[in-house]
Amino acid sequence: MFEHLKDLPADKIIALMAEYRADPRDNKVDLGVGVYKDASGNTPVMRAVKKAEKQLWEAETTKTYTALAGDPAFGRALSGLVLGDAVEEDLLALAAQPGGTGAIHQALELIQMATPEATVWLSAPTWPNHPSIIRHLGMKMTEYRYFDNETRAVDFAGMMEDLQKVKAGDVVLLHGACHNPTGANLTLPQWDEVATLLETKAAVPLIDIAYQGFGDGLEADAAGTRLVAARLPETLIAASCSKNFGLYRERTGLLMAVAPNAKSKALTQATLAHLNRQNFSFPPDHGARLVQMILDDPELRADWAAELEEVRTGMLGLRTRLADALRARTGSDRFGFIAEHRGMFSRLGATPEQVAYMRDKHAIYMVGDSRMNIAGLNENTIDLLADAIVDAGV
Ligand code: PLP
Ligand code: TYF
Repeated sequence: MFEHLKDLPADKIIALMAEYRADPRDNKVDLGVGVYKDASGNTPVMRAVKKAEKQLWEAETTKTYTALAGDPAFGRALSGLVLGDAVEEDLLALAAQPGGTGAIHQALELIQMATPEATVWLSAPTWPNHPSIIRHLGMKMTEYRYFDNETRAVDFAGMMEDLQKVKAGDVVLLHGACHNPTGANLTLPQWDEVATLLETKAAVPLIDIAYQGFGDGLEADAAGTRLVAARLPETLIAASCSKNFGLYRERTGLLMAVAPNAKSKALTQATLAHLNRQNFSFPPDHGARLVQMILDDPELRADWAAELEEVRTGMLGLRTRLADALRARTGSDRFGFIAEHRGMFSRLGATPEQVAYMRDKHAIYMVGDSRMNIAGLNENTIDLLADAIVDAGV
C-alpha cells in the first residue's frame, strides 16, 4: 500500500534548519526558524517555567486523565490572558490543544463540520502551515492582499478592497499580533475597521495568536483580538504558548470559540470535546498545567511577564540597531521598516537570489521569502548582516 503514497512538499522552514546545521562555517548566522534565541544563541527554559515545574513535581500526585477539553483551569487562565474581560465566560467554549497548530487545525475542522462550503481567506503572505492544513482538510481557500512589497508595511487599502468580496459564513484568518512572516501589523483603528467589515459581511474571524507579548506588550498585542471577540457574534481564536512561555516541545495551545448565546456555547463546547476525542482523545497537560500555575500565581506570573518583557525589548533593541546600521551604510531610511515591524520576524524584501547569495557568501540563513528571525541576531552579527544586505544589493 505504501507505494501509493505521493511525495509531498517539505516545510521550507524546517528544511532550512537542517541546511543550517550541516553548514560547517564558524561564522554562520541562523535567522531561519521562529524560535527565540538569547544573545548566546540559546533558547532557555523560562525562569517561571522552571519554578513551576519544580513545584509541580513536588505537588503532583497523579497522572490520570484530565478532561477531553483539557483542565478547565488552564482554559480559564489562558483565555483570561488573551481575552481579558472582552467576552463573558458563559459565551466562551474552550478546548486545550497540542500547540497553536493543534488549535488552528481543530478550529478548521469545526468550521468544516458547521459550514463545509465556507472559504477561508488568508493574508498574502501567511504562515505556510495555514494553507497546508486547509489543503489537507480539503477546504476552500483564497487570499487577501496584506503586505506591500514596496513599503514593507500593511497594504490596508488592498486588504479592505479584497475583503469586500467575503461572503456570509466565510472565514477570515487574521494574525492576532506579530504577523508571520512579515512583521507588519494592523493598528487598533484598522482592527476596528476590519471588525466592522466582518460584521457587515456576517463573516467569521479566525484569529491565530502565537506571539502575544513579543510585539508591543502583553495587553497591546491582544487588543485587536479582544476588540473583534467583543464585537462579533462568533469568533474563533487559536492561542499558542510555544513562544511566549517558551514551551515549544510541550505542545501547549488553546482553542477559544466565542458563541452568540449560552445554548450555542454549550453545543460548541460539546463539539470541541468530540473533536478532541476523534483526533487524540485527551490533550497534553504538562505544558498547560505550567501555564495555569504561572498565570494563577502572582509571583510566578510577575516573574514570567518580566522575563517576557526582557525578551521583547531585547528584540526591539536589535531591530533599532539593525535599522541604524543599514541607515549608516546606505545613507537612506529604506530599511527603517525593520524598526517599525514587531515580533520575531521581518520580511526584508530581498529576492530569492539575494537570499541565496547571503547564505552562500556570508553564511547568513533566512527563509527563502527573505523572512528574518530578529532573535537570531546579537551585537556581533548585526554588522555582518548589514554588510551582507548591502553586498547582496537588496
Ligand atoms: N501560528 C503561527 C503564525 C506561528 O508562527 C506558530 C509558530 O510556531 C504557531 C501558530 C503555532 O505554533 P505551535 O504549534 O508550536 O504552538
Ligand atoms: O514560522 C516559524 O518559524 C515557527 C516555527 O512547520 C515553525 O512558527 C515553523 C515551521 C513549522 C512549525 C513551526
